[in-house]
Amino acid sequence: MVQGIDFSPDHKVRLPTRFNVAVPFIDRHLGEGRGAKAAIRTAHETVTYAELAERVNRSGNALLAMGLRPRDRLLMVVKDCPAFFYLFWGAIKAGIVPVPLNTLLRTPDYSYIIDDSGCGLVVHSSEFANEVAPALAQLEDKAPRALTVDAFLAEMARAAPAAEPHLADPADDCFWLYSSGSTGRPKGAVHAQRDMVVTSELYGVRVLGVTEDDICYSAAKLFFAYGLGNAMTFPLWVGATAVLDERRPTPDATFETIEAFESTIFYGVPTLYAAQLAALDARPRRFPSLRACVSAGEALPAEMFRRWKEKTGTVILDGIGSTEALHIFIGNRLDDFRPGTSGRPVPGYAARILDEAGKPVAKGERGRLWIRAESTAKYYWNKPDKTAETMVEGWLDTGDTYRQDEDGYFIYEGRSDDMLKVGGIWCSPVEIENCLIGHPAVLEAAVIGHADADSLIKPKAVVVLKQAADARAALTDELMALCKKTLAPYKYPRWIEYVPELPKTATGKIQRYKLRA
Ligand code: 3UK
Repeated sequence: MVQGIDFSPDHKVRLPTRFNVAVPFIDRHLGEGRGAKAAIRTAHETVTYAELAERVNRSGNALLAMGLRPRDRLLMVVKDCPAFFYLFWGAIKAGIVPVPLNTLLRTPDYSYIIDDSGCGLVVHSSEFANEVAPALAQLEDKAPRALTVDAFLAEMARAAPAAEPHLADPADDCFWLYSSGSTGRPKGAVHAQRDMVVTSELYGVRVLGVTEDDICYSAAKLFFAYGLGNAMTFPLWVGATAVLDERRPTPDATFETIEAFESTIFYGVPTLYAAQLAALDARPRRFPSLRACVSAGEALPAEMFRRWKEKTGTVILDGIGSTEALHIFIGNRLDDFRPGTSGRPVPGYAARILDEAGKPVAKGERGRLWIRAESTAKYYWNKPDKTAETMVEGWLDTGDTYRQDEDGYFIYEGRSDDMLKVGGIWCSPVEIENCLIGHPAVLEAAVIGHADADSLIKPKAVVVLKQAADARAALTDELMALCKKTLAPYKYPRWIEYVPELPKTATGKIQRYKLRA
């Protein structure tokens, strides 16, 4: 337990009223004798806790020297590398609000978010300049200052190595994460200082049992709330080691990383586990260093749990989390799991399943899942209507349909809206439809989820053409290529079906659920 931070028996957190969350996550380890211990390991370098603390100070000082002030936003488009930690925690220690963004987005997304956030600075890995630079150019005189991570590291080298934390209240705004919706633009979910303490202690420590001996490796990247907890806040909370790999998480890359660093906990998403299982069929291997694997982002089919256990000897703990809740709120545990379910509520998190009228359903019935916790976002930036809809009297609407089995395990039954999770990442059908409609041959399009051979959902497009076309195979290739070029690459439709017309409501809204049936 961390000094000055207390969890009551009902899992409510008590924090000092004037504090800065960078102190227990970063600086505390020096006083506890971990200065020389590895906080971060990558293929290129090891960063000790002492080095991390100093670089966090330098980063905060560099941000202030560049003119940022407490409460200003720092947008980060940063790959998984130690500088992600420096930027995130340096900002927080100085009272600046870091906003890590999905690095797979495209120019229009970046330009919208840069504008929406009103940020004072954008720092991006040079790899993403192709998408970020045009976004800044589009904003013309409204564009904030921007620099690459390398340029920022040079600023850090010139900054002072010591810093006093900017004191805040545990409920004060601390960092944002953008989340997408089926209609409308991404929403900035504003998280408080205390939220990372709550997820790290309640899920990281009490469910996963993360200790300072763990070596945490997440194939899900740090920009994702899932990766942020997995490979940054959980290890930092207990003084463990985070392993970072900037590469695309292919089966070979992930296996190599688990083995090279002797990772003890591995975090993936079902799409990756499916690819890894196929690779294990071709070349069996076991991972003796692993004590637990975790899956989130979309439901993990029971069959994949079984095959992974058979091949690696390790269980995969499926859990449902969200950007708004910050991390997993219903999850399986090493001492209590049921394959094919999301598990049971994490201690300290309340969950209820409500019918259309807002009344709790009878046990076993499906309904909409609402949760209550101390780690949930305070509000959406600039979106009072979305905030009022989603966050009601302390409860958060997950937008998911669930039921409970006879023993209280929660079973995922799909989304309440039309949103898709592809490889664990949000995908709006409307966005893909708009891209398809941009093709001269397409009159209308509807995008729905369709299960692949591993029972995982991928986008499928149902298209109405302006004129009957003969060369459909060529057109299908063209439409897929258009989506790959325009949208984040994982969003392209894997199947395209041509129909004469789409089902619609009297008001002309596409009835995607009829196409799913
Ligand atoms: C879906 C799941 C079934 C569900 C996330 C762990 O995925 C995360 O956050 P997002 O905001 O998406 C949230 C939505 O994704 N989902 C997530 N996990 C599962 N559906 N089974 C699951 N195990 O629709 C949920 O509402 O991108 C996951 C930790 C932190 C996260 N942010």
